[in-house]
This record gives sequence, C-alpha cells and structure tokens, in this order.
Amino acid sequence: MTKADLASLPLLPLFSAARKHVSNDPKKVAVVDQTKKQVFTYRQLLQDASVLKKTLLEDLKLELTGDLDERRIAFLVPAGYDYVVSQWAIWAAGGVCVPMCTTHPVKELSYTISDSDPSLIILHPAFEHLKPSLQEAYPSIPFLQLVPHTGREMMDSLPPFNEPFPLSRRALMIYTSGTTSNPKGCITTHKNVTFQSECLIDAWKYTSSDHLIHVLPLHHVHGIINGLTATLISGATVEMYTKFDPAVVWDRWAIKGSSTMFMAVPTVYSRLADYFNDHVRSTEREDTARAGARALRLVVSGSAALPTPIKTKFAEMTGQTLLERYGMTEIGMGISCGLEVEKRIDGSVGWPLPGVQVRLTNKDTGDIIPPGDGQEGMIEVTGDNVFLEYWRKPDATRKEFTADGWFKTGDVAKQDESGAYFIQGRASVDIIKSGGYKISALEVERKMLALEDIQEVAVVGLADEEWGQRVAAVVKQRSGTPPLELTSLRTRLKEEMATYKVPTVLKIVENIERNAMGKVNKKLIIQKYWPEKA
Ligand code: MLC
Ligand code: AMP
Repeated sequence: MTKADLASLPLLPLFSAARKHVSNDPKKVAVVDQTKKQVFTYRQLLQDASVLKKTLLEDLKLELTGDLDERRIAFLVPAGYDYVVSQWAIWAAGGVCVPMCTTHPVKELSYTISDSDPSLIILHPAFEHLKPSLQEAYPSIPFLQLVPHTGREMMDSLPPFNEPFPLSRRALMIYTSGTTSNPKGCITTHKNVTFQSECLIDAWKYTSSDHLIHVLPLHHVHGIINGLTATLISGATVEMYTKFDPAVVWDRWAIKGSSTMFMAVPTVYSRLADYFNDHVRSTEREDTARAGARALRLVVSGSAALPTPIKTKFAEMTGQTLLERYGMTEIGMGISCGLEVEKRIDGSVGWPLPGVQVRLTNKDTGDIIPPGDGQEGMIEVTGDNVFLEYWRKPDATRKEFTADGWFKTGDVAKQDESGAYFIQGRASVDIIKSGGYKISALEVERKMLALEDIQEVAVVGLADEEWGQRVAAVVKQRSGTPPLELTSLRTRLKEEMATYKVPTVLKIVENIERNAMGKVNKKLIIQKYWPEKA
C-alpha cells in the first residue's frame, strides 16, 4: 500500500475523533480482534477504511463522483476488525451500512437484501459458502469479496481528509421486528448515530483509557452504537469476539485491570452467573475472578428487563450493581441510570439521557401524564437520537409518531417523583423479547403457517428467567399429518428464520379458541396452557 492508494476521508465526527486519537498517540490500539489474535491501531483503521472506500467506489464505477450518495451497502462480516473497516469504509464513501446477521439462514438474509436494495454486498470469506445461493437470488447485485486484514501497518501517514457531507444523510439501516409481520429497516442518519453515541459517552464517561470486552452481535444498536461506535469515538479500545462465551469472559476479567467496560443483555449475565457457580466458585480461580470483575469501571445491562435474581446473583459474585438503561433500535438509548451506584434505584432504568426528552402518555386518550405522578403510561421520546424513517415505509413511519412529533415506543412505564422511570413491559402481546432479541409473534406465525402440516398457530411469549421470554407456539395440526414434534419442527423452522425466533416450546391442541371477530386472546391462551406463567 502506498499513499496513492488512500482515498480521502470526510471529516465526519467519528473520523475527526479518530484523527485526533492518532495525533495524541499514533500507536493507540482501536481494535483487538480475538479471532485473528491481532491488534489494530486507529491509524491502520483509518488507512484500511480509506483503501476499502476506494475499492467500493471503483467496483461501482463511482470514482468520478467519489460518493455512494446514500446507496445501501449490505455486509456480512464477522464481529472483528474486518467488520469495523467495512462499516467505516461505507460511511467514508457516503453509503448506508446494512449490517447483516451472521447467524441468519439464507431466507432471512435474502429478505434483508431484497428489502434494503443494496448496490453491493460485501462478503467475508467466512461466509463464502452462502455466495452461490445469494448470487443466484440476486444476480444483478455485485459482490465484493473482502480480503481479511492483518495487523500490520503499511505506512505512517494518514489518508487526506476533506469536508464532510451533511450529517442529515442516512448512515445506518438496522432491521427490527415490530407489530408488522416483516422486519422493517430502521434508518438513522449520521447525526443520529453521532448523538446516540455522544450522549452515552457523556453519561457513562467513556475515555481513551477504557477497554471494552465486546461480545454482542453487530446487527443491533446495543452492539453497534453502545459497544462499537461510542467506544471508538472516545479513543478507547474495543476487544471483539464473534460469540459470547462465559468461560472466556471470566478468564479475561480475571486479568485485573486489562478491561474496564462490559455491556450485555440479561441472558448473558444469567449465563455468567451460572458459569461462575459451576466452574469458578470454590476453585483456586475464585478470588482472582471476583477481584477482576469487581475492578471493572462500567458494567451495563439492557435490551430487556433485568430479573432481580440475576442482578442479585451477579452482585454477590462481583460486587457490581449492574447499570440498567433502556433503549430501542429507533432511539438508540433513551433512559439510563447514572454512574453513581448509590443513586441507582432497584427496578428502575433511571432518567432520560442528556439531550433526550421522554414523556408518558395515557394509553387510551394520548394525554400527557404529569411527570412523577406514578401513573402507568406509554413512553414517548424526542431528540436527535430518534431515527429518521423505516426504509421505504412512509405510512409505517408516520404511524409511530404523535401529531407533535414524538416517537411512540410501544413500551409502558411509570415514573416516580425523582423522575426515575420503571419499565412495565410492552403494550403489544405480539412483541416478544428473548435473549435481548425482539421477535414478532406475527412473523413467526406467518412462517409456521407456510408449513403444510400446520393449520392454525398462535405464538406467545412465556416468561422465563434465563431468556426473559421464550417463544412458545400453540398449534392445531392439519388432520391426517404425522404428529408434530418440537425438535424436528425446530430444524425445519431454522431454515426459514433466525434460530432465536424459532419456538422452544410447543403445545399441540385440538382447537385454538377465537372470539367472535376470529381473534385469538393471547393472554387467555397463556392462562389456559401455562397458568404458572400467566
Ligand atoms: C438461542 N436459543 C434461544 C434463543 N437464542 N432460545 C430461546 N430464546 C432465544 N432468544 C437457543 C438456540 O435455538 C439454541 O438451541 C440454544 O439456545 C443455544 O443457541 P445459541 O445461539 O448458541 O445461543 P447463544 O449463542 O448462547 O446466545 C445467547 C445470547 C444471544 C444471549 C448470547 O442470544 C445474544 O447475543 N443476544 C443479544 C441480542 C442483542 O444484542 N440484542 C440487542 C438488540 S438492540 P439449539 O436447539 O439450536 O441448540 C435493543 C435495544 C437496546 O434491544 O435497548 O439495547
Ligand atoms: P429492539 O427493538 O430490539 O431495539 O428492542 C427494544 C425494546 O427492548 C424496547 O422497546 C423495550 O421493550 C426493550 N428494552 C430495552 N431495554 C430495556 C430495559 N432496560 N428494560 C426493559 N425492557 C427493555
């Protein structure tokens, strides 16, 4: 690589921050890639992003304009340095990042591709085996075979920088399930992405001395914004893993002081607690493990309600009171507890983040509930954190906003006199949260109904301590078909949808009760078949 290979980078806040980190410390490590077992500096990251930007523009024959001009670029790259380079290169070239889920079956990937309508797909060699089926389905979309990067800086200089395009441009598209049966592409702009990251940096005081152990998937805001982008804007180091493994996390924590931050969903803390009890407690590793975990500066739980038993167990093991915060794909993070442990309130997700406005409204009338009066209401949010639109779905976008422009989250909460929020759950029974993933019951039902042996189905979320909720299916089989059995049904459904959406509980019934309108009352279904969960 020579300087001539480097395309210029727009001075977006992220790249401007990275340039500053290099000038403060040219050797500062941005990414520790635990799959490659290599480290990558901010300087190399800027160089590699600039080279890949050039390749993207060349492949699309856009060298002359030097601008992807909000074209979507989908990418299927494992969590690690290559992911970060791909994301930065797309942003540098003026494109919209469409990160694809590395565990999705071909059919889900195909949906993302057809809906986002990308100009190009970046494919990491780890996913080469998927290329023939994707290429067959989308013969007109070019593929860019990513050449994995190695941790070797080729030169000292940085790419040139130029004036950025407006931050109102679209930056990121994240697919999110909702009350419709197909996931929607939630679009955030550069302004949104920057604001979402900076308000967390402000609240949680990320600094360049921080070191995050990153184990979350990189097709959702928790992993992308809180984990990756906020950390890199701060000049800290992000240590990336392709998959969460409790053994690895406890081993890393045991090296006291080698990491400072950890962020995860409640299921991960439940797994960490189980692993500690089974493999660490009463062994010679116990003291170092406890001391290392206790020394962490910031340990955050979110994306789903944190059950008190998990919080209590984790505190007993580590001395850490998990910091809870509330967020959503459409808003990044909205509400958070603060760094001062003594001010955290049990069961509360805290107070609005700096610059984010939150209010509660009456579920039936839409009237604003006076702050702090303890009534249950729907959470509404406004601020620069709030997304721009659902991709090519103006009606769906409009429906989610009030007449005065606030985003309707669909979550129910109460607020106490101190202004602290307490999440009470979702208004819709058709939205399930399992392992921190949001799942549309309607989507699962539609895909199950496509199987010929299923005549009717109702999908519900069952409360579960480890997963938050489990996806359960009540099924009426088509007569004359062989008895359905959970394991083989799951195998078939894993071809159709992401594993985390596939029901883990199955109930075969003679009839699914419906009301006069033909609707299923899911609360009654849970009461009837799983009274202990109702
Ligand atoms: C997997 N399994 C599940 C499941 N996921 N069962 C029930 N519910 C789920 N959600 C099953 C699999 O089918 C499999 O069964 C077995 O459990 C092990 O699967 P796995 O894939 O190996 O699970 P694992 O890798 O251990 O994943 C668990 C996890 C993961 C918690 C690490 O789910 C995860 O990373 N969740 C994070 C999701 C996230 O980032 N959400 C943020 C969204 S943004 P079998 O039969 O195949 O063996 C957002 C906004 C905000 O919410 O506020 O942050
Ligand atoms: P997603 O659409 O995948 O981004 O998920 C967002 C949803 O996760 C929110 O609408 C909430 O229902 C839920 N959620 C996020 N954080 C919390 C939390 N701390 N407590 C309870 N629910 C949460």
